Parts: sequence; C-alpha cells; structure tokens
Amino acid sequence: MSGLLVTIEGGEGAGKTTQSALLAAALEQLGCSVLRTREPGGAPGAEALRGFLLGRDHGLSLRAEAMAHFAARIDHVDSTIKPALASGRLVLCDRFTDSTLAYQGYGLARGDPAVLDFIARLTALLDVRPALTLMLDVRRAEGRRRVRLRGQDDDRYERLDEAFHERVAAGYRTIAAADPARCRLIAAGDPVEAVQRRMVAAVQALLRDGPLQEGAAAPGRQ
Ligand code: T5A
Repeated sequence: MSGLLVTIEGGEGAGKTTQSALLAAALEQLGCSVLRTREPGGAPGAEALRGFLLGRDHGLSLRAEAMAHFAARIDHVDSTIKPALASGRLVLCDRFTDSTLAYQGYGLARGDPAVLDFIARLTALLDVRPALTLMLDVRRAEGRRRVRLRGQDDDRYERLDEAFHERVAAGYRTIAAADPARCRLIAAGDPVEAVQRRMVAAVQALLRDGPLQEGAAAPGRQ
C-alpha cells in the first residue's frame, strides 16, 4: 500500500472536524490526493453501527462495546481506508484506534489493564496503522464551551461526567507519551488558524522525512 494514514484524535470539542477540513484543503493545495473520513463510521455498515454506539445506553459490557467499535472500524478499513491507501491517497481520519483506548480503555474502564490489553490485541489484528496521529489537546472547559456553543444534542459519551472526560484527556496524553514516533500532541486551545499551522507543519514533516522509527527523537516536529 503506497498511501498514508493520518489520524486526528482528541476529546469533545477539541476541533478535530474543523481542523480535518482545513488540513485536507491545505494538503490538496500541496498536491496530495486526500480522503477525509471519520469514526465511528466512514462506510455504510460502520455508519449503521455508529447510530447504535452513540445512541442511548446500549447495554453492552465494556469489552463488547470496545469490540463493537472495532467491528465498525474493520468495516471502515476494509471498505474505505484500504482501497484509498492502495490507490496512493493520504487518508485523513477523524478518530481511530486511540479513541477506543482513550474512551473505552482509560475513560469507561478507568485504565483497567485487562481492558487496555484487550484493546491492544484488537489493534494488533488490524492490517493498517497510522503513519502519524495528531492529538488535539485542549482544556476540558474550553472543549465543553465549544460544544455548547455549537448547540447539537449530546451523544452517549458527551453526556458522561467530568471525571470521565478528564480520564479520557489523561489517557490521550499517556498514549502520546508511549508512542512518540507516531503521535504529535498539538496544543489546540488557540485560535483555529494557529492550530492549523501546527497541523500542517506536522504533516509536512511526515511527507518530507517519512514516518519516524520507534524510539527515535523528533527534532523540530510539532
Ligand atoms: N468514540 C469514538 C468512542 O468512544 N470510541 C471509539 O472507538 C470512537 C471511534 C464520536 C464519539 O464517539 C466516541 C468519542 C465521541 O464521543 P462525534 O460526533 O464523531 O462523536 O464527535 P467528536 O469526534 O467527539 O467531535 P466533536 O463533535 O465533539 O468535536 P470536534 O470535531 O473535536 O470539534 P469541531 O471541529 O466540531 O469544533 C467544535 C466547535 O468548536 C469550534 C467549531 O467551530 C465548532 O463550533 N472550534 C473552535 N472555536 C475556537 N477556537 C478553535 N480553535 C476552534 N476549533 C473549533
């Protein structure tokens, strides 16, 4: 596969959708063929599962909920991501495996090692891996303010308490620290344009230098 998978992660209201659209436009200007997609969803079957996963309480056990996110993900990978990568495109995906680790693993399961290990084993089953993950880091109060201003109905996860969202944010920082070759923490509390410049710089570094090898330092990268 000759394309590149770049994922965008972060808590509620971090600006993933906004930044994904701007980043896709900037990369198209640079001559990249970009496919923008999102999770849960991104393919017809996965979008059907999205309604179930984000609706009112579904009653699944923790591991079953994590697996349901992976069922949607595998449909998305098979139907959308792999064909786009095979034709050399840059796939920009709003949420991917780190969302399951952060929300189900660190948020709902409170970092239970058995659940984290279960999610790691599901992740290892996938045959695609992000070359770069941009993690938008914003204070919870600012993310909540933005979501309220936008004024849509809360989904199942947005309705959970503040402690849950703090665990998700801390989970993302743990994931980023554990995989510095792949993850870039992007300070996302600033105005849209400033965040955008950091996102573009990180992807340009990837296009220029290629993916970092695990364990290597990332001089000059965001
Ligand atoms: N989930 C998902 C799991 O639990 N497990 C999984 O495995 C997966 C894949 C998906 C939910 O599913 C959960 C996580 C989520 O709870 P969703 O509807 O797809 O939910 O929505 P989210 O991904 O959570 O995204 P949000 O809708 O919360 O926000 P975004 O996309 O981060 O933010 P965005 O761009 O929509 O911006 C929000 C508002 O802020 C403004 C925007 O204009 C918008 O109004 N804004 C800014 N304002 C000021 N300064 C900036 N820098 C701004 N950037 C954006």
